[in-house]
Amino acid sequence: MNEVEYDERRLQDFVAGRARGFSRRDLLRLTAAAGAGTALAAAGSSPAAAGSSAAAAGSSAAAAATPIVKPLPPELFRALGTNAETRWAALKDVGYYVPVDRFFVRNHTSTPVIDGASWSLSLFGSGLRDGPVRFSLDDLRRLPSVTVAAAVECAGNGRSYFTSQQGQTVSGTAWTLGAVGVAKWRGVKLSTVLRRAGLSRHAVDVQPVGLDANFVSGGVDLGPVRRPFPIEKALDDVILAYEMNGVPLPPDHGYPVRVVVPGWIGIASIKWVGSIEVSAEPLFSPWNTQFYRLFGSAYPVEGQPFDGQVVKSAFELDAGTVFEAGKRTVLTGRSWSAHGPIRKVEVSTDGGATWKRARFYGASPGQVWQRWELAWTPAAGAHELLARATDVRGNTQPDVAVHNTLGYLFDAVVKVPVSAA
Ligand SMILES: Nc1nc2c(c(=O)[nH]1)N[C@H]1C(S)=C(S)[C@@H](COP(=O)(O)O)O[C@H]1N2
Ligand SMILES: [Mo]
Repeated sequence: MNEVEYDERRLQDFVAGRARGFSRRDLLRLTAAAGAGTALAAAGSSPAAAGSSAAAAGSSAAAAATPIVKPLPPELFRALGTNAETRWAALKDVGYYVPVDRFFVRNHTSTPVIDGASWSLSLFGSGLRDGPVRFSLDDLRRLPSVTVAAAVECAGNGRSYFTSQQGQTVSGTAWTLGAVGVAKWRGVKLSTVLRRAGLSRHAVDVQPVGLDANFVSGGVDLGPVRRPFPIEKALDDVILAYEMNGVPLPPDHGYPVRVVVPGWIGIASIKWVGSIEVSAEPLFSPWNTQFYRLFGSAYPVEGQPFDGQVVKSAFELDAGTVFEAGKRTVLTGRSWSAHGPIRKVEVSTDGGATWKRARFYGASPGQVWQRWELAWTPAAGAHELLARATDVRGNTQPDVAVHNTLGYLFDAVVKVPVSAA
């Protein structure tokens, strides 16, 4: 499944107006708004229609008292409105998987409170032979299960460095590098469920719909959080997860069931899924038209679509860490790429003047990310740490990331100021 081809095909559908839930007029409005760099106008299908698909799932959800249910101690998280990013220092010595107590949370609104016993998933649409077809949580648990290691990473992870490192203006949550986590997900393959639901050979797109509150942006109700992906991906490695790291999916991460779309930007992995539309024609939503497109002078068209993640690296420490001068320490970190395993990681402790190869360690189930370390004896004074990864396909991290107004896909090498005293 070649997602670049898919993105290209859907861009053509979109430009030609061959898209249900998206008109030529919406496109012009969107293009004008993006050009002016203002808040984007509504571009998706009518909220009423979108809302009713979630309601049709028959599951109801109330919002929790706080946007995020789990505790957010400051030594583990940096709170960012309805979201919270993992502090990288909290990943030192925790093993390959990110424990739930420190896994980042990205909520468009609030974590909903859902009763798993009365919840059911509804599959509907022109890409099924009939339908709708419903599955309870028990129904899903009775189907053959799979366990996979996969990352969930926000497309905007690293966004704040566009500003702090490149002096550029971007909009969106000001993540540093903590909007990523790898977990062990257990669930049922989406392909298994689609086949049981009577998948038609005419299906082209699949769109899971969340049960959290409708997302309102600039005063416009955009309906429930939802984003389509192609049937090829749906039949390949997508799962409907009901367990995370061996426990039932926690409320903040999608209880009772979330979609996990390996290698794709986090928004594809819809939490609290209530329904899945299976369509014989291309689907569009605000989450693949007005958000999660690349706008800016490097992208002269009305927004380049994208789905895959890029190569990144992070040290397991906080910026500003003070080391003991003259004492040997071991710098640790992780690197990851959606395009394949990491082949090498180079580390600089002198602002990029010289580089050393980091040593890989630890098992890497699924090779989702690679842990590495490098011994270092810092002299007294200020230092700048850099880590640069290259994956097996030769993708590497540039010195400067290509700017886009919504601040996605920051892949440049991050400069981390530390000191020794
Ligand atoms: N229903 C729903 N699904 C959602 C979201 C949301 O707000 N609502 N946020 C998305 C985004 S933008 C990301 S990055 C991931 C974050 O997953 P996590 O909170 O489990 O880390 O969930 C995705 N799925
Ligand atoms: Mo995200």
